[in-house]
Amino acid sequence: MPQLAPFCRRRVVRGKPLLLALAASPLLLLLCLAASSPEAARASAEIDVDLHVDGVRMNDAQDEMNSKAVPITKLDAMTQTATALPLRFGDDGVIVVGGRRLQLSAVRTQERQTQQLEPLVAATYEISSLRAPVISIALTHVPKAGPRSRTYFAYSRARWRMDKQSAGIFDLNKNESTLVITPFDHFCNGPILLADGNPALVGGYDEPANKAQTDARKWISIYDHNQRKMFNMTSMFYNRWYPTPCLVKDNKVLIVGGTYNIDKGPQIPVAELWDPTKPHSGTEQVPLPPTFQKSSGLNWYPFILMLPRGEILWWGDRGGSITDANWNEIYKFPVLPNNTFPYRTMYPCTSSIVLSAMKPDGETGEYNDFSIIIFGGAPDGSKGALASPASARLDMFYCGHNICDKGWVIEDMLGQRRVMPYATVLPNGKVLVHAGGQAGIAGWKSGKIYKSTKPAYRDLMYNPYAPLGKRFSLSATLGIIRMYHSTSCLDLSGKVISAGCETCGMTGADAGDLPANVSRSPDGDLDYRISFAVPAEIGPGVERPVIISAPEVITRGSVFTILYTGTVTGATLAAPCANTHSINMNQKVLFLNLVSVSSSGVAQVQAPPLSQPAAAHAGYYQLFLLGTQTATGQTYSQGVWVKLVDIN
Ligand SMILES: *[C@@H]1O[C@H](CO)[C@@H](O)[C@H](O)[C@H]1NC(C)=O
Ligand SMILES: *[C@@H]1O[C@H](CO)[C@@H](O)[C@H](O)[C@H]1NC(C)=O
Ligand SMILES: *[C@@H]1O[C@H](CO)[C@@H](O)[C@H](O)[C@H]1NC(C)=O
Ligand SMILES: CC(=O)N[C@H]1CO[C@H](CO)[C@@H](O)[C@@H]1O
Repeated sequence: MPQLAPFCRRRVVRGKPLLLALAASPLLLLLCLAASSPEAARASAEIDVDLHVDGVRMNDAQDEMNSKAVPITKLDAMTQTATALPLRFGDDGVIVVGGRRLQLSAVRTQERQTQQLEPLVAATYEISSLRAPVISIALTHVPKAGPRSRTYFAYSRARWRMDKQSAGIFDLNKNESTLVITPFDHFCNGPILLADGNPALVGGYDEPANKAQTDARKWISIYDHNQRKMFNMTSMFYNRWYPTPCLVKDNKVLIVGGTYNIDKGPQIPVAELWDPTKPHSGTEQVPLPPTFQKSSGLNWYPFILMLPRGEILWWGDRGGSITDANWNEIYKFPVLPNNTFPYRTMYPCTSSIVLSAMKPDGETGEYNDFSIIIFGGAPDGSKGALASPASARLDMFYCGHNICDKGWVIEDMLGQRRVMPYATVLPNGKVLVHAGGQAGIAGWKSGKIYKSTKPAYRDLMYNPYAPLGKRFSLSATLGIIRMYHSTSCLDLSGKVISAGCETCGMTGADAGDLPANVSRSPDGDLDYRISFAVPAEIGPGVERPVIISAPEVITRGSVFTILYTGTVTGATLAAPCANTHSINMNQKVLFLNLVSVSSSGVAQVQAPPLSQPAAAHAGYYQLFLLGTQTATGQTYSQGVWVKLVDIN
């Protein structure tokens, strides 16, 4: 029998002798066992143990532990009472119960390491001299505006009785902005960039105080940049406020969630499928997968995503499933551990969820593993309570014809709490978790009461490739805070643009310990300013590769040529942004295989493979070249827009 850590030997739990308590609590047992080994205390990895929470026998558990290399984190500073250990998050060792597997992860150690690393900050901030034409509640790229264009389409809301211009476009290269006429009220729409490059807006609102715009809750419209106009396309079966559109097979749009009744529900019992190539012919109904339906509650802005082999991932609040081409459930998410991650993730307890950047197999170019990462959220029934200080990551992979996972990994976000942050996947695979609040829930104000308070004033950068316990780092102080009704996108410059806010005027206790050097909006609660987060690896003084030329159209399965200067170590495609309410529809970053790079500045790059058309839907992408490793991460070029097409 391994030696128990001293605190385990000493303590009693709720009056029971410790060993009894250990037998009753395998988590505690594992923790004690793990803490007993000094070598193990330095490692951090995972254990392949099936978890039998009920009636595990101590000896069985010990044998399991002995037979594996015990991977555990630094537990030397563990001084809490034993009862507190597995139950409280963030106090040194964290136990992660994946339902299928169990992992132990480092937490506090990370904070110390990060402190040592300072003053290296993960990102700095810039404020643009251009103001957005409207409050950017939904923000999409306009890739058809040109290969180097930094044009955005921003949707806001009816601002007064006869307001007919609730949207606008702005061009960061030309420093220009203009309003767009909006015949339909698409406030609180689900935005998506279609394969043809036009932004579509799904669902919306019926502002009682506005008589100039048609109720859009059932409607789908597109913005056509050539005409600078919006067009209604077709209507859905159901009224949807807060729906999620997702690009699926054959460039169709799957529309999930949303509700008739603002903030009330009920859950809409089906999803709908729209074919933008027959834009006026209505939608088809699609059943909700039962596991997703059960977990997703009122189903506002659920996280929906197509996977590389064409499956659909449905995540709703604290659970969900994956369906095949015929909408049959083929995978259920393991239970999100409610001891270490007792938070809800969907509106109004809004987290921000991403599919992390996918890397291709070196030979086939296929994408066979992928992860989702949930950043933040809020406790159930939260009324001003502190937000989640944790992320939850699930690594998944194809195992034969099935999908397998490695169990949830819960990580401490350096003590930073976040509700409604804005998570953006960078071209090098890192994730910027921007702004949001530290307490409360997403939402506007009830009277004078802000639903979320204590604006975040430093961002988190998450490096998915770093060892467990060293993945988060902190940015410099934000230039501008962003709370409810803000948006963020990966800009073609490689920086992360952010815009909007309708609740950013808070002061006093609501503002928490907001530093005085954060620039406050001249418009009170509203913020029209545009700002950028500049990741340190593309910051001033860093030598970045430069794309001299790239094809405007690339064919799936082909090898294409990029002319560049600098040092090139890789290439990535980033799907266009369609961001609202902390969810970025279809956010996808794909690494590409490099076929060759020559010292004369010619790179041959492999486009996404023919064998997996669902890995990258047809349409526009930002193409970036990756450069060398810097102290803060792998640098990358500015992007260019390319269009991925299929051979017919
Ligand atoms: C951009 O336009 C704004 C007015 O909209 C102006 O104040 C600002 O100086 C311009 N910036 C540049 C770089 O031209
Ligand atoms: C935690 O999850 C377990 C298993 O799903 C469930 O039985 C238990 O009631 C949950 N506890 C809380 C506090 O939600
Ligand atoms: C803003 O103030 C904080 C302390 O409140 C300081 O750490 C930070 O460096 C300041 N940032 C700038 C850009 O002055
Ligand atoms: C409600 C509404 O205004 N619907 C319009 C949508 O667009 C078509 C033309 O494509 C019009 O005929 C409808 O009246």
